[in-house]
Amino acid sequence: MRTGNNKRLAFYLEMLRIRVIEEELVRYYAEQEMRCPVHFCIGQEAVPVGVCQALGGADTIMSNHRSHGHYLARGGDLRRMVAELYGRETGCASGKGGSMHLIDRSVNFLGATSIVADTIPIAVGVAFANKLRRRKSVSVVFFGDGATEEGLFYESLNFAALHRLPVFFVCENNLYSVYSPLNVRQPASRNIYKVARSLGVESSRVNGNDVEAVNRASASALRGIRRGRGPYLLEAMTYRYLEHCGPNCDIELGYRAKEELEQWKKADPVAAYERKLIRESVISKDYALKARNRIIKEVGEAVRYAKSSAYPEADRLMMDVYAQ
Ligand SMILES: Cc1ncc(C[n+]2csc(CCOP(=O)(O)OP(=O)(O)O)c2C)c(N)n1
Ligand SMILES: [Mg+2]
Repeated sequence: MRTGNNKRLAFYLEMLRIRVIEEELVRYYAEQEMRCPVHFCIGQEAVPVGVCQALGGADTIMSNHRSHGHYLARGGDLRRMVAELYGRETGCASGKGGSMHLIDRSVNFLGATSIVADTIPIAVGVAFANKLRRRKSVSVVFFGDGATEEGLFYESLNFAALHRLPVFFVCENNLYSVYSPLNVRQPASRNIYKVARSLGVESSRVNGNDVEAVNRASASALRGIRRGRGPYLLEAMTYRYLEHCGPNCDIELGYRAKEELEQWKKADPVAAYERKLIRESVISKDYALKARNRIIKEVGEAVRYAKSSAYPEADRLMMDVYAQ
């Protein structure tokens, strides 16, 4: 089925927004006023956008250390995200969490953490609670290929399959865990989405650079989950452009080939989609330029808001650490 132009425009604007926000944050990072570690998702935007555009308002999201795309695609507040990166009390985690601990419950973004794989069982717990309380909500969790090497991944999928829980597992397979490529971590014959099937979880793999394909796959998975078919895992093939953590390109380290990066950039999810929409007269070059400038301005305002906010007081240190 062909995706309508309103939807395509929304996909484009959401991806562009995440891309430009991160490009701007890369620039601001050099000022050294943002002191938390930051894992940028430049190159991976089509996955959070394709998934989140298929969700309903009652569905919840959990994220991981590479959280900005998930938070923004879900509708998280930009000013509060930037203030969090600057460690200010107006931040979405009161300035105490930083980039890896974003949260915005007003849009059902239940949180991100720095511990690889640890939001997977939490999202399964959310789904278990939803089922027990007969709430019509799907629990979505984003994680990387590296997270599938943790015991928590297997235990969580097993429990979700056993109880037919309404969970949507989204694995962003960007081929690397820090500096280690998949081939030194997992047998070549293994496919993550097939591992899910062997644990009793329906699954598929999708081109994570193709926002429409991600959206179609997500919508179909969510339909099944809502009908009570149990959990689903979507493996989206994607690629990060910058270093694992930080604002720089790390190609000189030699753990991945320059040609590989160039190859992925040729199929850039945002630029390729922009070219396609211009070719098909959905948008013009001028429209794209104006949209980009609008976002740059929005980031500038968010940075000003962050910088003019206070740091949290020392007596707030132990607050919000445990649930009441
Ligand atoms: C339990 C645990 N082990 C190791 C780390 C260190 N670490 C942080 S991110 C990361 C890589 C995770 O790779 P992946 O899940 O593929 O996500 P990506 O960074 O590629 O998006 C590692 C090993 C950690 N934070 N938590
Ligand atoms: Mg990875």
